[in-house]
Amino acid sequence: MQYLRKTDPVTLSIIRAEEKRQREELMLIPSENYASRAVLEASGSVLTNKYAEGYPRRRYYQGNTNIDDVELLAQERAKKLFGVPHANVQPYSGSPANSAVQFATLEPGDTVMGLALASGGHLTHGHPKITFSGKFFKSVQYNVGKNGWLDYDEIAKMAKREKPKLIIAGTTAYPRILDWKKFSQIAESVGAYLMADIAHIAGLVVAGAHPSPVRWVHVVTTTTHKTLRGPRGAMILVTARGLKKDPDFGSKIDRAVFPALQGGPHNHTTAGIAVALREAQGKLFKTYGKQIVKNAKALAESLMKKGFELVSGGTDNHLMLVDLRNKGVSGWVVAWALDKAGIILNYNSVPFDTNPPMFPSGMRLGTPGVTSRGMKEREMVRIGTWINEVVEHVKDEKLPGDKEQRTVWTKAFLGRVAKDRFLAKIRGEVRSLARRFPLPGIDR
Ligand code: DSN
Repeated sequence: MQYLRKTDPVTLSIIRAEEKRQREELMLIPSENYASRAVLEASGSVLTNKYAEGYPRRRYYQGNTNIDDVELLAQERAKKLFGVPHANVQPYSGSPANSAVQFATLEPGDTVMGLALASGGHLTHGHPKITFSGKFFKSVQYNVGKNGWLDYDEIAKMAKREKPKLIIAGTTAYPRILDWKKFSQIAESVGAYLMADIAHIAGLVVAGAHPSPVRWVHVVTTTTHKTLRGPRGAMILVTARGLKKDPDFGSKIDRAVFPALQGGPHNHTTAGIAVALREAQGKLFKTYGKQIVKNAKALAESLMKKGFELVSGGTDNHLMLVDLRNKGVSGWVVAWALDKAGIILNYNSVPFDTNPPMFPSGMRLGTPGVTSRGMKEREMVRIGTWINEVVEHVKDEKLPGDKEQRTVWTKAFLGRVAKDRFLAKIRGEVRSLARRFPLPGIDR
């Protein structure tokens, strides 16, 4: 970055500090990952300079020969990798992709049915009132059962009762395999469109570590930067089943992305997506995807042995959701203490949480990032031990229920953990381990 060093050392110093942070910390946020050097190069290219509203060979701007080539390349690679007849690689990210599918399949006031956020769904799956989908459509939400697993009989009953026009199957905090066939039977029984949001698990699907929804659903959305390990972006994949239901479905999706919801595509991101899709074709990527799950199981096992309660009793994918109520400590407290110890994860609601989303009862963690760095089961056991040590260390920190008291308390707590010597000691140990595993995209 020799030019940035000369022209804007301030911005460069922030980027360098972030590289150091990423290198020295253990990143366990299940929706994050490390893009390769090749993806970073393509994403940082001159393709960022170009406007390209429209689609390949049908643009509203001149000078798009190369942009057409890169978008067609990304489309072709997406179609081949996932086995679909139509791919749109323009959505800026997951939320616009999910909005586009709803725009293409629903009229204002129609019913959309998705997994509630509190049960591990996503805001764009119909979260009521405050979101696009919750405001413009009639949204009905299903939940996981008391045991933390999806209850397909309940989902079927809700579908029969509510007659949604679109059913969304997809999760951001669900540690189990999704049964696409069951979702498909439910959608067929009420004549609904079925959309799979595989943002979290796309890399696992490609690696064969999670079943693919392509045979069962009409349309698939995914971000490209999670387990798929590309740049920040998204794709919408229309399946053969989708085109059978509506031969014009591909065009409807394209028109929903542009001109309905977006302007010019981010062509540098499209190039990064093309590169990531090529990387995901290889044998190494399959090994990687399977190792993510092996690592998640090892980490889950290590935590459960130390008395942690996992929602649904374990994991079959890349993430786990830990219910901290039996430890008597807030997810917020634990996440911040771990942050100071160099272990980065989410504080997260657990199903049927009685605490507010800002101060929930659980934590969400996963293994895509640490697996990209080359860590295996052995390191997961070590990480489980550190997490336990930190939780034991802060377990008597009681977050006040009263809002005003809480504001004062949280500030004081953050001050305490910033100076805490035990957390600093763990941070040193974490750093030593992390430095043994190169940071993809940056370290050679
Ligand atoms: N923000 C993502 C996650 O963390 O799961 C979902 O879009």
